[in-house]
Amino acid sequence: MLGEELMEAIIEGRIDDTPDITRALLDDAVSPKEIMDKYMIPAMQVVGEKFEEQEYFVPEVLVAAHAMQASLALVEPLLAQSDERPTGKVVIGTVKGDLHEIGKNIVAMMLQGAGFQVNNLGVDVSSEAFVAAVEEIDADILGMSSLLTTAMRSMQDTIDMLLEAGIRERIKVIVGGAAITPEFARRIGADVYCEDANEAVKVARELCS
Ligand code: B1M
Repeated sequence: MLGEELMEAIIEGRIDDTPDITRALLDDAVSPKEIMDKYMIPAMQVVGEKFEEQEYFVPEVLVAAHAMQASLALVEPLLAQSDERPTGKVVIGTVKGDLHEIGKNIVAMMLQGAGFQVNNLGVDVSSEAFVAAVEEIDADILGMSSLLTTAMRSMQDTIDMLLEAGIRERIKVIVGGAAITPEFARRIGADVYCEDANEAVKVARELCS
């Protein structure tokens, strides 16, 4: 079965195979939504579970996420043409002064794999850029990542700026990264602290359900 083949290729991170299998599924008239919901999202769920169980580590998660993205690149434009709505819209980035991107990219790719429309702003993102992106796409969730104790304070500035712009009430703020603790998240008025990518996906699903 092609669908199972796609799942296997994503889980095993076979980036050279996923586009061909995805094309074959589309040629078989499997809808982009079905490819996403029945094969891509469950495959990334398996990857997340393997990561939680420490069967997979960062490199395996990254190659799986890239294999998934190679498939998503074919499916996404078709989804955009149809009326299918994403699970939710997310703006994500690493905060100002911080250039660590690996964990944030894993979170972004896992969210994409879970059907979210993700606007990944990259690293060293200013509060102004976060707020502008949230307004521009009318995001449901803002995700901020920081691994540096010297940079994480700017999360507070961004939340203050959301308040000033009058949009704090209609957006959920998720924070994470090695520097962040649940206590810090509470103190700055974030909605949720997430320890890892899998938790971020679970929380984002709950917030958008
Ligand atoms: Co830097 N670095 N680094 N570094 N680096 C750390 C973070 C550090 C802990 C190392 C140490 O001293 N032990 C330390 C920070 C100390 C602190 O502030 N408390 C540190 C430092 C000091 C620095 C520099 C200042 C070093 C220097 O130049 N003197 C410098 C800063 C540059 C800058 O950002 N301005 C620097 C630079 C670098 C590199 C460029 C060399 C490289 C980054 C490469 C890159 O990202 N492209 C790097 C790396 C690789 C690390 C370590 C070794 C690994 C980070 C990583 O990728 N982990 C790190 C030590 C460590 O953490 N053990 C270290 C793997 C990744 C999957 O985990 O990012 O935690 P993580 O993401 C997880 C979760 O945290 C969570 O989910 C992810 C997946 O499960 N998560 C979220 C992350 N974001 C989330 C967002 C969410 C939800 C969950 O919602 C939005």
